[in-house]
Amino acid sequence: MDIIVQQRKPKRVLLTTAPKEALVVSDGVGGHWYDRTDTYMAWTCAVDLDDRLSVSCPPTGLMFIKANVPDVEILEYPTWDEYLRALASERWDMVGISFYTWSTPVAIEMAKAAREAGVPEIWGGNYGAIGPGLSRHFTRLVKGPGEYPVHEFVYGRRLEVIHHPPMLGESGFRGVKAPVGYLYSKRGCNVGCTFCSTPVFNAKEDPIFIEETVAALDRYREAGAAHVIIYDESFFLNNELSERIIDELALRELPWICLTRADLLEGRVRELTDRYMDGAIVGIESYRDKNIADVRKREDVYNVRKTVRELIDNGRRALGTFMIGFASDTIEDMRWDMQQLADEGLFACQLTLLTPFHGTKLFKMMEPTINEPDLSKFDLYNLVWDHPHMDRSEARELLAWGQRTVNSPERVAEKIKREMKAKMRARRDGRRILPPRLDDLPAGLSGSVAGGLSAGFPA
Ligand code: B12
Ligand code: SF4
Repeated sequence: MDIIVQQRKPKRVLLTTAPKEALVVSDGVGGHWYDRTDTYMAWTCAVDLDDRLSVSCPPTGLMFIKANVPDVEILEYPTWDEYLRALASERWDMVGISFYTWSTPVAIEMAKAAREAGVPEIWGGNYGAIGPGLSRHFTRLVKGPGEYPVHEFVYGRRLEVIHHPPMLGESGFRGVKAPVGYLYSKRGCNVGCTFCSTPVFNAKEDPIFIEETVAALDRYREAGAAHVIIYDESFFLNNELSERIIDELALRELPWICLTRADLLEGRVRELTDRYMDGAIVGIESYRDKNIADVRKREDVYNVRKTVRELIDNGRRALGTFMIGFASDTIEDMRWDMQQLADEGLFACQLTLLTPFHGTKLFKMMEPTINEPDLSKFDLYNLVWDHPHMDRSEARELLAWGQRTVNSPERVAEKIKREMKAKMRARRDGRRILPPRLDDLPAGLSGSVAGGLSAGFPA
């Protein structure tokens, strides 16, 4: 006898991000504009516009949800007007807003607009959802991956397997552009660095089936992606999974860049270079061991610098993140440290101000000193606490000076040209295009090798 399973009609859901008006900042670090959805724009906003790196990144969180709950509608980085029009366009069962701590005030405005439009369920998701005082604005706040609860809401049943969508962005530098692909082998991290929101937001490591990531890699290969950027919070935390991903990348001759901890990379750069690694973004965070110990990063400065050197010596792109404004940091000390950082020869570095995000251990420790009630300032580029050695404008100026000192456009131009040249030579010789090592490369560069070759860099 046939069993008839009655499928209920999927619920109508609109998911969106903060609006463009909030995402584009007119007076960023150094007084220049930047777009928060573009990594390098944000890393280098104090640098002249023509010399800035750019790597656009789509809202990967919402793309994940759409890939797993195909009946939801997503509105990526809309203007405020587009959002209002979408709200009025039909009777939604739920509107979900994806926001960070900095975008909490605008997300609250969006939630109000949804309520006024008569939407019965208003959900909040992404890192902002762990913030304070939100329950009166949202009917539900989702911590961690959103595809499970949204699937349950839309179809009334559990999501069994996570699908990984292809997610493309574009990198650019001085007019040279190339597609980049985004990849996650897992989400979540529980290493427990006290400044990081991830162990609070998503402590459970959630691996994605390899077959799913492989389909996205095929798409990146077809699109001619210059790089695949692996944005796991810490790639190599699950070594077996990382190894399989790297094999699949190498099989497709796709150069890749990952976000990881230095200690997980140490001693492996040469071997990984032969498997198409183009570079890595590592958390350097500070040149002072006391600072690193204070935030329980469980690394030491000597070893982190050794790994950075290992990347550079193998001709890889060494990218870093570096925090200034720990309690004992003075302006003078930080100028000294950032000069050292500049001499290191990194491809690029994200400099940020130590920020106690809500829910983190750091927040609890620093709570009595936090003096910024406006959540929009919790974006890593504003001093939000009473620092003993610098005020808000001094911290911001220091950051701008650091961005210009550490992120040299000439170094980036040189590196990109060298990489292009090596790829051209490999292509001409009909060889498999292995990522070049610096010691393989000729001096002297041709300026017109842009067409379709690599300018890709990570976000
Ligand atoms: C990659 C990354 C970026 C990328 C892009 C992220 C993206 N795709 O939108 C770039 C480089 C552009 C970026 C920019 C910024 N980032 Co960032 N970024 C990260 C990083 C490294 C990983 C995040 C990620 O890709 N996760 C995986 C994706 C697939 O999942 P997801 O976005 O979290 O979405 C899932 C859930 O959150 C949930 N979800 C998301 N939205 C919604 C909505 C609803 C309704 C529901 C139900 C669920 C839901 O479901 C999704 C699918 O599972 C984290 C650090 C870390 N270690 O985690 C920092 C991090 C998230 N970034 C941070 C910050 C501060 C920023 C910037 C403000 C920096 C700046 N000054 O410019 C900007 C803000 C960008 C923005 N759009 O507002 C902070 C956020 C802290 C906080 N509490 O707010 C983090 C945690 C780093 C840190 N130092 O602590 N970032
Ligand atoms: S900083 Fe990196 S390693 Fe530390 S808890 Fe956050 S994601 Fe994990």
